[in-house]
Amino acid sequence: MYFKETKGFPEGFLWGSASAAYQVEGGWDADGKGVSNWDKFVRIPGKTFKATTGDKAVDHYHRFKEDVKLMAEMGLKTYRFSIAWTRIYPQGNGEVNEAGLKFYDDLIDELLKYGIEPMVTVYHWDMPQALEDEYHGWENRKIVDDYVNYATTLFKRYGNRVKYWITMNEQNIFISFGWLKGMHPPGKENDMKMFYQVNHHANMAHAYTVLVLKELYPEAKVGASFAYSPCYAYDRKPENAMAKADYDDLQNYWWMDVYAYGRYPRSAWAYLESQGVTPDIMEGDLEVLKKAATQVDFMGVNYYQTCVAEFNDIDGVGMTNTMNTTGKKGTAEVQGVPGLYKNPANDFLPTTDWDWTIDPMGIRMCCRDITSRYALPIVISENGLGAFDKVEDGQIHDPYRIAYLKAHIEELKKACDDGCQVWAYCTWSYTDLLSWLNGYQKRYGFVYVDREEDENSGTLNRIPKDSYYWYKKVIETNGKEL
Ligand code: BGP
Repeated sequence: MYFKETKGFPEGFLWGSASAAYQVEGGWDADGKGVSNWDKFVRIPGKTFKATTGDKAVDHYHRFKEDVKLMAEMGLKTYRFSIAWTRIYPQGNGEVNEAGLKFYDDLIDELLKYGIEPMVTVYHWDMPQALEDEYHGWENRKIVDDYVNYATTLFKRYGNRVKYWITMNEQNIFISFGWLKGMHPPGKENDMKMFYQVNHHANMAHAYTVLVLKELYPEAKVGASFAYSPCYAYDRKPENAMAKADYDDLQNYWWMDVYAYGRYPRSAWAYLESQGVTPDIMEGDLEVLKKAATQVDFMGVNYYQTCVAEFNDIDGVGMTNTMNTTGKKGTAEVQGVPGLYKNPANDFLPTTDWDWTIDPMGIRMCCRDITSRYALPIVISENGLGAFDKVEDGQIHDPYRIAYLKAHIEELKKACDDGCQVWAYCTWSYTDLLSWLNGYQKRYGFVYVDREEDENSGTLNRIPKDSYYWYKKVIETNGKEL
């Protein structure tokens, strides 16, 4: 749609930035913390780029005050971070670790001291290894109770100070990488049946968590963060339009419909039935999903890229467990589901060095689609550019990152004009941090951290990049000056 004038971003808009515990904290065994699935997974040879780990990460655990001070100087309105389950319950359940609770008390208080709104992710992929060992974590329905118990502990402790909660980060990614591609823990491949079962357990964990939070704090705002890649049909050929519909049902609405409506999309369900891979659902589950959906306040969106759907013959390409983790452009492969769709590159759009499509208009697409389909407010919980950064004379000039963010914010502003209710925009990420599979060379932050892949490299000193000063201005002018 075209509007002669922009209304701009609403007053009180939450300009933010995000991180995740495993990617920034370090202190992997500090103060009683238990071992997580990622602590273990990164030690398997060949799993991460140059065997990088989050053992030390960027040492946010010990330097959070310095990091928050820089946020305050930038004028950040919200900081999205996740809590490490293993700091709170080292064994996943049972005895609570007071030192772990205290760490997040301190972080939250430090943020509030500067008027920065904490936005807390309950789960950003780091599952207690003890629960993996005891009953295979997400694979067992028992996880729902342990998850809800953990989340309830967080709500009781921090609910008086934290208003915005994200129940789960990118359920669609951690489950497909964990059970189909073997690239995240527990490293299983092509286990379609288990993939859908695990996903149902995660849905139940999300739903019960929402209900508990709203019971304790009715005024809290809650949602899940979905990794949303809007999809374009390859061309006007009807087969390709149908491939897009299949992709949307199986890859997008399969999750968002659950968060927003508490139901699985019907055509996707019919397809899974024909494949014999529908999840087992317990009596009452669908009612719980529905009830939770009525209490969800926003859709969290992690937006990085769009994709293309083209019809894929029954003998066509399948999923591969490879991806570009080196930053050597042009090494990604086309993947798909035989008989349904494949996702070729979009020649209209540029890509990053890691072959992620750059499509600013896609962020507006996300907002439009969510608004039309669910009429929910939107929190952009991640958006950003992974790039190689260089220090020159003690400074980091990252015009490419500024250009990327500027283009996305411009489109987001148009989404606001379109009538979408956007509450927040969090860039990924605040400081540089560990990229799960891509090591430390793929940088996303406003704040450079002096470290390389090697655990003993660098001073871990923080240096604000050019993009830091640019975003400061964006915040000051509520997005008027970009
Ligand atoms: C999202 C995750 C983040 C972050 C980001 C960038 O999927 O929620 O944790 O890592 O992607 O991805 P990557 O680090 O693979 O470049």
